[in-house]
Amino acid sequence: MVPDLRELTKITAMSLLENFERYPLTFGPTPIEALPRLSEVLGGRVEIWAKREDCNSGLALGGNKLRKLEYLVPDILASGADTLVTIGGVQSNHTRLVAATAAKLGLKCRLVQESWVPVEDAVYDRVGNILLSRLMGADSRIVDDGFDIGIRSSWREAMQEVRKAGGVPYGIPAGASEHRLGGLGYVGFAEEVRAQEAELGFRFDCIVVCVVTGSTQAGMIVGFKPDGRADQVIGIDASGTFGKTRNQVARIARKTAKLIGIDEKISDTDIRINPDYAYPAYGVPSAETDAAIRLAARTEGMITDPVYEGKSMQGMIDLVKRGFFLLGARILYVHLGGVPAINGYSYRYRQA
Ligand code: 1AC
Repeated sequence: MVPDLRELTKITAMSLLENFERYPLTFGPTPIEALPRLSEVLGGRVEIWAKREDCNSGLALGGNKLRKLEYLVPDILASGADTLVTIGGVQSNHTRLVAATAAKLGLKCRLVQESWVPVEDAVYDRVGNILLSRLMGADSRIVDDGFDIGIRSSWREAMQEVRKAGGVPYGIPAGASEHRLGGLGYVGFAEEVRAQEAELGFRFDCIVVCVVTGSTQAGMIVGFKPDGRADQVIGIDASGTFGKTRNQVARIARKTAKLIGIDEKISDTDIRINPDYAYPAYGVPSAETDAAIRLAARTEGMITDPVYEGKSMQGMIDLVKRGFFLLGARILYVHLGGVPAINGYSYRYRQA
């Protein structure tokens, strides 16, 4: 279908976020690049492109969390807090980027690192994300609790400890997802893609993104709602707790839509999440995840990780092979920047 570019330009000119303050942590719009060799190897029936959120900032290797944190920082600064308190797994990208944001703002940072992944690698708690967080001065403490995307008592306790020590905490839940402002960053992403589509002269037919705590996909759903494309965002679940993730995406999308004043209701059909690629568990790649990571690396030099982008890459590849996308479809694969965790899997990938 030929897009109506005047329509695209009109929507592009209005921002749903103009009433929200944003503190820049990123370089600006992230690049969109074609992945012709990957497309070809998969049969050449579709065009695969990538939106490189992993290249978005000079802060601690960048990644999707910074887009969200940009909308939290004004609230953090207004709150008078001196310590950011957040939570994730041992190899959480989110905790790394909260540590980076704290360093940039001159604040302290307390990280609760839950044991979300059954660890195989001897260096898992010393490399990658957690190494970088420690270098940036975060007080990172590992706890035994297993995987759960919800609000956790360990996180509340960490805030209490900061208070007891005379500090003023500012709490950010896992992935910033359950934060009131956590969905805004990816509404902005949708606006950015629309502007880039107007420059490219075509619209993407489908956007593929990894989903775990939910605010990235939720923000996209809200951002693409005004031009009727919310259901073109295909989440690939990597949580392994599909029901919880889907409910969380729905809740965040609806709250975010209300916050920014979108009249249209986010319907159940706007929320599309595929649960088929999260096996065997959160943070544990399957043989198919490994194959997808290697294929993207060997065709495009694009590195994905075993927790997030490896699973969404696996999902996209499988869906292409199964003919899920129409002939000639243009697919935008969103690289969220989960790569640092791959260092925690060095034993698994010790051979080519
Ligand atoms: C789970 C939020 C999540 C992270 O990196 O901690 N993506």
